[in-house]
Amino acid sequence: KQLIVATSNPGKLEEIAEYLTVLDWELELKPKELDIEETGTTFQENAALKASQVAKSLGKWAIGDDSGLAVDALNGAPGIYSARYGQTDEQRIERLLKELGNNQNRQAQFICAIAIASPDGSIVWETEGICRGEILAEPRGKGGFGYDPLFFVPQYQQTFAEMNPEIKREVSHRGQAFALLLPQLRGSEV
Ligand code: ITT
Repeated sequence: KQLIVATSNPGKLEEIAEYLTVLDWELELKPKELDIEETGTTFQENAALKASQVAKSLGKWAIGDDSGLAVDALNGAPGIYSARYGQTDEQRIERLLKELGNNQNRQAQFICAIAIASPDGSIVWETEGICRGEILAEPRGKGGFGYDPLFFVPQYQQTFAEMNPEIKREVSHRGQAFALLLPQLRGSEV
């Protein structure tokens, strides 16, 4: 069984591939030239757009991930615009710290929506996961990707970028989404 991973983000791809090792699906990367416009207004809509359009164009099963960081004191920004918040991870981190300034409320959550589409483009499975944490005043750690160095998880006293990748995969928003998704995939006939 082939499954196209509908992402251009190498950090995401690596994590998604790890979650899916328990299935005997053959993963394939989305062709670079296949670019999906994220016109949705929710994470779930955008995840579905990515999965559906890639599946339909290639006539194969596809999985889409739309995710981002929602900061309480910024009314949920950058949210679905997390990737569009800057051109590089460094710029995105810098902008977030600037917007938050010395605001005392550092509460935030990472959100991840996952969708899987069948070869005709219809969505067969959808899940969403959330992980709450705090935004540090400066980045810490070298692992992970994206906003990981700013995202501190009190229970572990570490940022996502400081954590053992296995622990991040377990506690993260993506981990929560896959914890709901995998039992459904395992039990399916597809
Ligand atoms: P694709 O659409 O091609 O999958 P993208 O990076 O554009 O890649 P999104 O639109 O879903 O993906 O944007 C997600 C943003 O949120 C992006 O800036 C990521 O770096 C960030 N993000 C998502 N999950 C993250 C995680 O686990 N750790 C750190 N940052 C994360």
